[in-house]
Amino acid sequence: MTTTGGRAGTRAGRHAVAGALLAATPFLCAAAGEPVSGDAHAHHAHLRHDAQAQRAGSYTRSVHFYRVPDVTLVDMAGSRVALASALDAGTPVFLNFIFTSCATICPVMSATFGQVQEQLGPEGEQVRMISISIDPEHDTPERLRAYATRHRAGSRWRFLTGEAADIVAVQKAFDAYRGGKMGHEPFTFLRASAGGPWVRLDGLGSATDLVAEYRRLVAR
Ligand SMILES: [Cu+2]
Repeated sequence: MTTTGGRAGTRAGRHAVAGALLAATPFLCAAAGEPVSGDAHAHHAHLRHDAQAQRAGSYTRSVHFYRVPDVTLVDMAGSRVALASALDAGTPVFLNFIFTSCATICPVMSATFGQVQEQLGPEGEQVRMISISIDPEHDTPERLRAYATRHRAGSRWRFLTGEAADIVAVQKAFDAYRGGKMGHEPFTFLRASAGGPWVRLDGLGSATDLVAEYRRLVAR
């Protein structure tokens, strides 16, 4: 139980990892420090080089420059939002892709964003979070509002939807398009400021992991 079965970034493993993470979470503290064993051994050599990844057991970190497409999306109020300006508002930003009817990884990612808000507390006043629906046909602004309420999203956390083609273009720009919502994978993106690189987390990091990644990013 020390790890959750390796890289969550692999397609075959994504739902298994989501389930394993949920099941394993209460035991992570108790299991910490125990030797890695069982089917996790194949990834042991990789994970032990990165204390962050090993502790989480569930994500890998990389850094990228992405060209954000010039698209206008729609927020929870139904207002049009130029994505580039929403991302470039001059403060640190978290970004992920979700859809409201998902029963696998999106509820986990949204719960994590909610916990990140809480863990950051006053420090989070300068942090924005953006969740873009990858199911725009179903995720109307009204549904996004209900979803935001369900996840106790604060004023700094926006949910966006839009035209299907634009949503695909955005996912492709972040190398996050996997052919449709049923093939989606858990990704979280963080950026310290406009024009800077994006930190990409492939997999399901915990809120504590995301906060640590955020602090590492803004401490530079
Ligand atoms: Cu999902």
